[in-house]
Amino acid sequence: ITSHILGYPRIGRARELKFALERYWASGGDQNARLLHDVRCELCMEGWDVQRAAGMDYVTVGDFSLYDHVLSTLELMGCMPVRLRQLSCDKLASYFAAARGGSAGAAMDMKKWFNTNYHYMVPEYSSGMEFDPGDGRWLAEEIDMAQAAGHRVKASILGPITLLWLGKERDGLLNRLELLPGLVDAYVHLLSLMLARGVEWIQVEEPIASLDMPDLWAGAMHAAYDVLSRRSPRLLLTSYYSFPSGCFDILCQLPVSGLHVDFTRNFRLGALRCFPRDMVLSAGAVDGRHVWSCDLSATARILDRARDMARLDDRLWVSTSCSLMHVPVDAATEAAVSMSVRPMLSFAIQKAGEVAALKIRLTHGNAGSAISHASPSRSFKPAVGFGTEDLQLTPRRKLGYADRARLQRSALGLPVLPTTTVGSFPQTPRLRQLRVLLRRGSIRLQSYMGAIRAEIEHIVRRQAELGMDVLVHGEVERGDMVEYFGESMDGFVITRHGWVQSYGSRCAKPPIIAHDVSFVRPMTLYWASYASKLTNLPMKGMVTGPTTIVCWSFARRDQSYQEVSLQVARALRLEVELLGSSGVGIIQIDEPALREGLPLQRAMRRRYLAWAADAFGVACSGTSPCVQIHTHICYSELGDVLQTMSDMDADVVSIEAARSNMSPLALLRGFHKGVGPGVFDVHSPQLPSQEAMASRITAALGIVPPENLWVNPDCGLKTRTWEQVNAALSSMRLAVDDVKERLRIGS
Ligand code: THG
Ligand code: ZN
Repeated sequence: ITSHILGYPRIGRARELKFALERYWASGGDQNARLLHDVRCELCMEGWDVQRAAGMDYVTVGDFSLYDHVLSTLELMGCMPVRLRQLSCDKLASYFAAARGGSAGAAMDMKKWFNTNYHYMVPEYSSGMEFDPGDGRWLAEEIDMAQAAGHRVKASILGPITLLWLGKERDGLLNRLELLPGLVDAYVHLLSLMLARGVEWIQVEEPIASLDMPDLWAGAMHAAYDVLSRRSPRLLLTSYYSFPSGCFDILCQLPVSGLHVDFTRNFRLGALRCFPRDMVLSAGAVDGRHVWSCDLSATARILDRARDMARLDDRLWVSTSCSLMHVPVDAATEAAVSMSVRPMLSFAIQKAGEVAALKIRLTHGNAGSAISHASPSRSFKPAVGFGTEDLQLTPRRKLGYADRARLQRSALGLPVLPTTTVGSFPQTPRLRQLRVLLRRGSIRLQSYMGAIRAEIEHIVRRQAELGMDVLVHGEVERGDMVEYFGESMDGFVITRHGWVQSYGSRCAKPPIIAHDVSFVRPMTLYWASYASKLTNLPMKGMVTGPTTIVCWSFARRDQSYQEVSLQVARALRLEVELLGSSGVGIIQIDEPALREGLPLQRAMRRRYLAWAADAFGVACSGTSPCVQIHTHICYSELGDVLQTMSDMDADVVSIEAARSNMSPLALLRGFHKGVGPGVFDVHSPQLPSQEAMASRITAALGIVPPENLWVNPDCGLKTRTWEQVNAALSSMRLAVDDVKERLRIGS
């Protein structure tokens, strides 16, 4: 039996990478570049030392990246976007220019990585594109470094099929699969470099295998691996995030030396019956997507059965289900977490230990069970008596959309084409500093609240001056839209150091759902009603939706997704009711994670979407029909969730549209509720022009009747500067007035 993990968190236990990156970006210079290089080496070395100390038979090399592993793979294969190739020979500067934009052009697109809260940079393929791995670049350097430190190396690379799949065609290229032969040649070259270095195994990652892979791509997989396996170290074809049930047979026929599959999601033991007699099976048994310690006895039993069923003997490997980049580094540093939960927590370091413990159990049978873990599920409280028994009876709003719309029109008295924002305003360094001071006890709660109130006053005044029709309070009291609600409800555990990379240097600290979730005190009421008293204009209250809270937290595993999201929805329902009855006439329940939470395999999607719509329905079911419910959805390939958006029973939906040049508009033809397709992309460094926005509004009016159309940005403004916000919103106001005048609406 061989033990390994698929990858290690790269941000660092104290977010060392984040701080080194931000220092380098802020002032550049040789010295900061050297510092960044040193941090990179230290983080790699530390990860390998942890793996070795835990008893892994191989250390994983190649999973580190300074910004994003997809971008790093493009750099490795010499296929950075053509439009961004600079004359500059500063490799580091070109790499970050692609990630973040610069004088050479706008940044590459970001998209959510499968069903996770991590973003990858979207590859851009153009016709005639060539690939060249050179001398193996950073990967060769890292392998040399690991070998010099005496480690036994398994190299990890993203495979060619997934690399192509994740990208988009540009500059007239029609079908990126055309590029496959050239790309495969480059991989062949890279693999021969690894062979020359004495690397025994390559973990080639093809997570595309966890999707319902189209036949064309399955065929491409075959063609590619026929070539790749010829002259290379042994290949461990690796899929994760879900057992690849749709194409397990296809994977089994590939000419590779081993398969890694996820044992923790949609796993079918029976599928192993026909596993080839000459392949290694790496079992992704320790869950890399949650933070709970592994039930070693139960897991060892499953692994034993897998070993018997596929007659694996020592062809069985033990591993984590996926890379550990989705969990924090070390649970041992969470001294403030209560002792009823802490022993059950398992972050990256603990998970490596669990892989090692499983290997011992499988090698020595019962003798290994001396290291025993209590089964964590026993110490969870049952949900009975908590209002979860009648989960099926999900309440809904009292009136239908048309009747509500009529009531709301007279209650709110809004102009046509009302303007609003998606909720957040700039999170200035000063605000972040205030929260740090408060947490350290360096300032008192009263002065913190005073500072936040002053900021809200400023934000409310600014919006009125900018001519917004529906105001928000700006969410300046929230560090993070999910963690904040986790802190304010019962049932969540908040960590001190549990950071997980979101993209580049940006991180989130997902709260942990450890118990039944319930409402304990108002969460947003104070700030929303404070803001609404500052103005006569309508104020929109802001609440994070149940699906997003669950998707962006570490969930329990002894409860279904449905139960947890309904518990959260019930708590939110009270908050929404309180807001409504205190005079906040519009409430936005954000669901940005709706699309990404969609199960990877189509067969399971309908159920997930029904649950999401139910939970949303519960959250807004308690309030008066006169209160207008909004929602916001981003990152959406809208087609997948359009019906659900309608089922959710919100009165107004704002969606990301400007980023893809209003392409979601066509889908809205059959959508008969209020809708606000974003008129500018908040993530773009270029300021949007009034003309561009006016033409987007005009285009929207070709599809959405004026009485249903709202005007707003693509997303929240928290990552923008005030300078950008002032300029963009005043142009947005002018664009609306211009359109109204030209089309003679609303006067
Ligand atoms: N919260 C959570 N997940 C998210 C988002 C979020 N996933 C998707 C999207 N939004 C990701 N975007 C960001 C944008 C900014 C930051 C993180 C994710 C960010 N984080 C601070 C940092 O890394 O310095 C830390 C946050 C804090 O100060 O509390 O800026 O909004 N859960
Ligand atoms: Zn958004």
